[in-house]
Amino acid sequence: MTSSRPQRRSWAEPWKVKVVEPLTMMSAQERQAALVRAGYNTFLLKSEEVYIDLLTDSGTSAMSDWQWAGMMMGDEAYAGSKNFYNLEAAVQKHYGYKHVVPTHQGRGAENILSQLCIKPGDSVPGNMYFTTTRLHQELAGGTFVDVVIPQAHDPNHEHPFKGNVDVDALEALIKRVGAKKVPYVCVGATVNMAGGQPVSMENMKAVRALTAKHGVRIFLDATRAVENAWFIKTRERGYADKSVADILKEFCSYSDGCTMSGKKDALVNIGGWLALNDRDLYEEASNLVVVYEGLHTYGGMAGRDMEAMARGIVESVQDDHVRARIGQVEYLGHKLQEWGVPIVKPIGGHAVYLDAKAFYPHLTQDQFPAQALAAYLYADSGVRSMERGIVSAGRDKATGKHHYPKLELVRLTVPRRVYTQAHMDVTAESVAAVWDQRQEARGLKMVYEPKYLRFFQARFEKE
Ligand code: P70
Repeated sequence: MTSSRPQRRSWAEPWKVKVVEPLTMMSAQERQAALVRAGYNTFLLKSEEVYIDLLTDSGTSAMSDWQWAGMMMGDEAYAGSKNFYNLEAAVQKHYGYKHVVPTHQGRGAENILSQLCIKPGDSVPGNMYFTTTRLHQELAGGTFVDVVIPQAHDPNHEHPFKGNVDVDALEALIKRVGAKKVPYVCVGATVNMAGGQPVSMENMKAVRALTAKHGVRIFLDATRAVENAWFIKTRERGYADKSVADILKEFCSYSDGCTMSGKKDALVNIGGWLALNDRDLYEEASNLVVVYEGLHTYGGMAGRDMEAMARGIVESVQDDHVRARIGQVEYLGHKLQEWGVPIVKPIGGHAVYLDAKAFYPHLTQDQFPAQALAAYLYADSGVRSMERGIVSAGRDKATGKHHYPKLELVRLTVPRRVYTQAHMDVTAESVAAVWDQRQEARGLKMVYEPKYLRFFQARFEKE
C-alpha cells in the first residue's frame, strides 16, 4: 500500500441524480456590475447571477422522486385535506408532539406562538437569538435574553455542544424576573447564529429539570433538530448505537412543543408547523392560524406541499441521509481548515462559517467586514454566501444603536442533496483566493437601511 492512500472508507450520497438544472456563469466584469446593482447585498442578487448558491439551506434542497410523486397526490380540498393528516401523522411519529398546526413557514409558527404566550414586559430566554424569532418575540412585547453558554460566542472554542443553554444563567434570570414573567424558554437546535452548533441531550434534560421546577414551558425551534440528533449520535456518550430517529424523538420529548421551518431538515421548498402538547393552547393556536395563515388543516400550504413535507420528514431522519448531508458540510470545512482559513469551530451542521473578523482585522465592525467578505467572494467566483454579523444583528429596540455581536461571520450554507463534491472544491478554492487577498480588502458603508430585518434589503457602497 502506498503511503498516500487514506486509511478510511468513504461515505457517499445515498442517492443518484435524475434531473439536472443548468447553472449560469458570468464573467468577472459582469459579476462586479451585478454587485454594484445589488448594493453589495447578496440577498439582492438575481439567482441567475449566481454560480454556486450557498446563501441558504432554506427551501433550496432537492426533493426525491418519492416526494415529487407525492406532489401528484395533492388533495386540494379547502378543509380536511388527506395530506394534512399524513403530515400530522409524520410529525407525531417522528417528533412525538400531540397536536400540529400547519403554517406557511417557520416564522408563521413563531408569530402564532409569540402572540399566544408572550405578554408585554415578559422575558424570553433563548440559546442565542435568531432574527425572525427574536423579532416576533419583540413585536409581542417581550425581551429576548441570551442564555447560550459563553463558548458559543467564541469562534475558536472547540466545545462539542456549543449550542447548550447556560443553565445557571437561565436560573438566575428566572429568579430575577420571576417565573411568571418567563412565558417559555426557546431552545434552538442546532443554533444557527452560533455556526450550526448542537445542544446535547444532557443539557436539554437539565433545562427540562430546571424549568419543571419553576413551571416554565420549553418550546423548541426544531428547524434543524434532525442535524442536532446526528451530533448527539456522534459526540455524546451512550448514543452511538441509537438511530437519528430515536434520538430526535427523545430530544423533543423534553419540550412542550416546537416551531418548525420545514424548509430545512424536512427537505421541502416551502412549509412549516407549530406543534403543541397542550390541548388548550392548541385550540387557541388553531383559532389564531386562520387569521394569519389559513385554515388549521392547511395553514398557507397547498395539499401537495403538505404531502411533500410529510414524505420529507420520513426521509430526513434516515441515518444515511444525515451522515452524507453533514459529511458534505464537513468536507468543505476541513478543506478550509487545512489551508489555514479561519472558520467557526467545530464545523456546524448546515454550513461552514467564515470568521470575517479574522479575515479583516484592519476593518472595524462599523465597516461591515462580513458583508464585505460575502461581496468579495461573489466577485471572485459567483459563489453566493450570507452575512451573519452586525448587519444581521440589527439595532437594540430600546436605544436604537447597532447590536455589536461578537461573531462577525459569513455563512457558506449547503443545500441538501443539491451540490457535488466538485462544487465544494470550487467554493473552497475561491474562499482561499479571497483569503490570499485579505490585506487589500476595503469596508462598506450602509446607504439604505430598512426598519425590519434590515439584512434582507439593506444597500451598501464601497468606502
Ligand atoms: C436561514 C433561514 C430560517 C429559520 C431558522 C431558525 C433557526 C427559524 C427560521 C425561520 C432563512 C432566513 C431567515 C431569516 C434570515 C435569514 C435567513 N432560516 N429558526 O437561511 O424560518 O424562514 O421558514 O420562516 O434558521 O437560516 P422560515
